[in-house]
Amino acid sequence: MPAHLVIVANRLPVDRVELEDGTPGWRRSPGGLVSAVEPVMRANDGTWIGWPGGTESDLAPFDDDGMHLVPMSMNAREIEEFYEGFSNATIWPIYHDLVAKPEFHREWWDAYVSVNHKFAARTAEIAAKGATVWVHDYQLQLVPQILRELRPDLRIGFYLHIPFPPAELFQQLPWRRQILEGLLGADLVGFQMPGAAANFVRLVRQRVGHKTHRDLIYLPDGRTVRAAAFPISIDAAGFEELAQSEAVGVRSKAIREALGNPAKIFLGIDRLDYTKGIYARLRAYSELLAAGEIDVEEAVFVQVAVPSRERVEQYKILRDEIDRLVGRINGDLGRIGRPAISYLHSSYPREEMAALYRAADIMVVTPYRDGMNLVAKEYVSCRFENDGALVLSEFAGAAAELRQAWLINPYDINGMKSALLEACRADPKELTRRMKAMRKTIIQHDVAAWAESFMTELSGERFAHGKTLRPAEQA
Ligand code: GDG
Repeated sequence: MPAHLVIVANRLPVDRVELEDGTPGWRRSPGGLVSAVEPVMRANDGTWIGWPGGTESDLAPFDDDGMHLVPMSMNAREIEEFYEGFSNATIWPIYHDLVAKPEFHREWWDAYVSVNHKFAARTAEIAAKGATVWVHDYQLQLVPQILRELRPDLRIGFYLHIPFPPAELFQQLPWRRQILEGLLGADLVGFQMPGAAANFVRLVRQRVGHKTHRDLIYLPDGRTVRAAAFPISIDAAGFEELAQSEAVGVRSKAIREALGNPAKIFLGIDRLDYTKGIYARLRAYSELLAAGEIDVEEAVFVQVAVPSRERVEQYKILRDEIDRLVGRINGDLGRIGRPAISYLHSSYPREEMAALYRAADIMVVTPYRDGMNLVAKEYVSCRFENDGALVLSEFAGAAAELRQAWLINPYDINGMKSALLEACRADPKELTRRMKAMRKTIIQHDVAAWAESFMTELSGERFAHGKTLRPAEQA
């Protein structure tokens, strides 16, 4: 059946896995994008196009748990060059302030172009006449333009989940102009933060030569493209309900007990990614232990590092670095039955995440750069008793909304140490004041509000701008 709402993302919301009996099956995949977009899909009976992981080809469309899913296949070379290469070793570091050094390879770019063509072609096949297509994230920045050429009848939205860099960094990309033009195929280009949208508009003006006015871009073909911020959020009510459930309450107590009922539990939950600032945070914490500011008999730091992009070189290096650091800290500062850091390299079901959020007194979120950071918001939504402290990096998009967190600069280890101590020693009244305010924000701006505002803007009337424009100059 032709689809009236199509979500196009690199990943499907399910992974191809081997079930216990050895047969192939499906399992819900973790990650920010999936958590955020799935409720929108369900509410609109949408179809989701994406890669299920692995190299299996010819997978037929299917329904899973009430969702229409269309799997895209990728061969080993595409995974290496398009996904691990251009997406995660070129774009990802450039878009995250060069926290790691990006690599440029012309064959990776060729793979990026060809995979974007494949996704666009499949979307063009299944979208109904006049359908709305919502393309997601940095792996598919060329899809809007390719799709517009194939299907001018479609309404096309694009949303970038990660930051969009300032011109000074973006300019390094040898294919900067093609990427800007790719995105301009959309009617609406959404970003997490207003600064990112402004970066994009400025680059389009400078590099592609189109006329712009505030958040609008006027194209020579008469179309107007809008670039604006739509800060993403979470299913706040859903998380709170889960956190309040008896099972999660019981599990949360069991976690505290298993940790030896310490007075304070610090918690970090991140994909194991160099943008997340895991190393710096653990170092800051260990210095507090070493200085006797925090006692290992009374506190523990639980760090969950969810395996991610394990075949990308930078991620392998990071894993080794964190392994070594945790080993050293525990060796130097732990006691029998009292590790300084309880380190878990694994992913967990949502219920376990909620139990961890409930068990934690201080949530520590310290990315060097992060589009939003849903973990911070999930923690807040799980603290239904208005307690618990959030230590949050200024460089996470979430910091713009969660102003009552202890905001830190992750490059400033001493500043981070002070904030960790303050959060740890804050009196209950102070915690309640801060948490109440943050909870109000998250409840008002939940994922349903996010999706609704993007979709409303995307479905709004479009008029040709009627301006006479010179053709864009080659920049
Ligand atoms: C990108 C941007 C932006 C994690 N581990 C498990 C698990 N998760 C879920 C969390 C949360 C999500 O994954 C992680 O989202 P974040 O926002 O924290 O980070 P990224 O994965 O880097 O997401 C980010 C986001 O996209 C959305 O636009 O906020 O800035 O980088 O929802 O709960 N879920 C389960 N088990 C795990 O082990 N079930």
